[in-house]
Amino acid sequence: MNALIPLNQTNLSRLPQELLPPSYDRGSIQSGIVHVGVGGFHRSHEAYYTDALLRSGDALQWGICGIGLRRPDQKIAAVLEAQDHLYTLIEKAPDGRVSSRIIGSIVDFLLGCDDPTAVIERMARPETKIVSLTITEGGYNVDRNTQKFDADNPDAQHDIANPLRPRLVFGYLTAALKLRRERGLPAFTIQSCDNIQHNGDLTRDMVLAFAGLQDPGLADWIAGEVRFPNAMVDRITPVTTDAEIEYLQQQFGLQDRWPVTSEPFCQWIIEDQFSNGRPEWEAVGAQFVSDVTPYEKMKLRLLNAGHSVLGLLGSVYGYQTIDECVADPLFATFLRSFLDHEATPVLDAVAGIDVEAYKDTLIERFSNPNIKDSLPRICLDSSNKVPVFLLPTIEENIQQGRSISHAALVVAAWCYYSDKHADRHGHALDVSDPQAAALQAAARRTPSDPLAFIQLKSVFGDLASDPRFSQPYQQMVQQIYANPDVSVLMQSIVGQ
Ligand code: CS2
Repeated sequence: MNALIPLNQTNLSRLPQELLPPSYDRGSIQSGIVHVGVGGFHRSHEAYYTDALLRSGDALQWGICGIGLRRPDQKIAAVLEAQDHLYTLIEKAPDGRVSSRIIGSIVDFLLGCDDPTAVIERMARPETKIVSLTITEGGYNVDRNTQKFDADNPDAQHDIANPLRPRLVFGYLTAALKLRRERGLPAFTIQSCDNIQHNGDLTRDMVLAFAGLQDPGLADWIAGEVRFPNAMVDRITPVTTDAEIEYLQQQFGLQDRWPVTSEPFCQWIIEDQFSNGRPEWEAVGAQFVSDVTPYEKMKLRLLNAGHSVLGLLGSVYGYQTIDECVADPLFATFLRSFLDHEATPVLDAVAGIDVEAYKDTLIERFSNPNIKDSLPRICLDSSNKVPVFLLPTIEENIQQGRSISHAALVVAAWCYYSDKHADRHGHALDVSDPQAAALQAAARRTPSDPLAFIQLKSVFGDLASDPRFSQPYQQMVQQIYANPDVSVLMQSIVGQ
């Protein structure tokens, strides 16, 4: 093989045109967007849309400065810096077509753990118009019992006492907004890109709660000046593996240490309320609407919940990836039955969207054999995902007297998964969850104390006290412990 070409700004002109190296002048870009949480999803979604906009011309004020807050982000910082923040997006279609492009919209990266002042100052710069976030469902510091800001979190306490050396994103946002107010600069927009219903409203509640603890006058200013648009974000983005790095080496002789893969499908529906201007993302496929509620609910309750359904049942069954699950007719039938009988009835009508067609497309997307979306990625952080994706559907169905059996089985499978950290054959599973120890301790008391798992209030709230859920759940969890082949119960639920 010829020597590989390392990906960086100087080498862009040596790359094949097929890789669509950025056509715009990266040296002239200003970072109008500061983004916290540069992982796979940000790179396949917001950074992708922004790159497309930069290519369309006249948007050089809308580059992105990435931010990492924690020590593990040092690795990301090193790779991005070595590559002048460039990376390859590899889109893989279900029919095997692959198209790759170099994304150039991220132009800088700063690490809060190394230099918090630099991050705060960057957010406070006049050119910063938007601070966007992908900090995961768990990053919002919500106390699940009260649904309020968890002020007892030691990191929150630390940030209240040390406003200039924060740990949580809320500390950074507040410190930067304080500077902007002192300097007479307009506030930036805070734009959540996480999978949470009303993600903007939740961000607003958390930022205002934190700021109120630190400086009530500042909290009032933020409440008046900062906009927090809600948004629905969507693009399936599996974890990058060595296979993608090798693919680029072999196909193009390109050395990219951190490419990202995604499906071709991409959607971003955003409420059009910004404090200080915004990019014309609608020119490159995003949609601006006045109310995003029905779209976000549809996506969270169908796609994300569908992922959790397959992820938890599939892991216990012994599958590795989402496409492997849906290739099994029983899993595909169970998924569709869950979507039709439990998820769809709780949705509100969405003007212009055909929910049946949305579900068909969803199953096609899940079946994409070229997106090896691993079940450990799906099940990662389930204690933060299930309460957002699935439990509200159970609660609404109980209230309406509708079926909850599919969801109850998923929760029962999650109990077994959390207890054993192994599939039904005893093969170890890669479990990663901030509440793994608490989940395991609760699950371990099953089956002799069959409701112990769902009595974990930090995850399930009061669900265990409702017999309309606890009774079917109890039967299922006992059956799974007697025979962890979840397909038996899946079959009985879908009536095969
Ligand atoms: C997934 C999401 O994390 C999960 O459990 O459901 O990452 C999903 O792939 C994205 O929301 C797709 O837009």
